Amino acid sequence: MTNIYRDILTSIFNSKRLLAVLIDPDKMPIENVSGFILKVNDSRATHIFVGGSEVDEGKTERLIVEIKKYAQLPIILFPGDHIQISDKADALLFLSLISGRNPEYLIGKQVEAISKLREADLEIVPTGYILLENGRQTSVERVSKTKPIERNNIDLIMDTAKAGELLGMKLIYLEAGSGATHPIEPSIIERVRTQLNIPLIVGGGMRSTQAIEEAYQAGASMVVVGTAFEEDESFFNDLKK
Ligand code: 1GP
Repeated sequence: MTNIYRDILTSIFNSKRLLAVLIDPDKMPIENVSGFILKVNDSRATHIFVGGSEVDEGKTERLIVEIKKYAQLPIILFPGDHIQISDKADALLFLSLISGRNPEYLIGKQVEAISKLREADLEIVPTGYILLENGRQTSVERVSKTKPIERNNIDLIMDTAKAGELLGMKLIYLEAGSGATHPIEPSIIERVRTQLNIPLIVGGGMRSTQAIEEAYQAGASMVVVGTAFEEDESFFNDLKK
């Protein structure tokens, strides 16, 4: 059993900035994994997230097995669905979509996941997942059939994050959606940070070192980047160790 959550807390205590590279099994051909992970290993990335909105059964596990041949970083499942669960990963973000009001994504999918999790040697990290609007429909919104929270509804965003913490979640993930045209504003991150005693993950639309830096300065404990690396792996050059 790993201690990924404890290590995250220790890193934050030591003012370390955490960066997760998100790999979507639907977008990463197996033959590209070795080259991609070599770049991850040379970068400031601290974690690898694996998951997608809709992925065929078995695909996520095959990808993780390949990543593990080359990666030195912890691999954390960030699944859109319980069929993506694999104990080849080190940990699982056990997500509840607390910005939405669809019971399937608040508790239904989680119950469906238990028979798989019972046998798996996976560290499980309860995570409150908060989707913010992004000017267009994201795949999370489409698949979960939930409405994201408007960015100007700062009180609702803050209250939702706090409710997640008080329900016992160990992480809050503020999500703009994969490929978002603009990342979550630092002003929102700052306000949410004031509410929380647990780590805050921020992702969606991070395409520059400046955007990542601003998120950290506003209080993000971890930033997640996926699309920017998918579109142009030379972005790793800006994030070298
Ligand atoms: C999506 O937050 C992650 O769930 C990462 O988003 O793909 O836009 O980097 P991007």
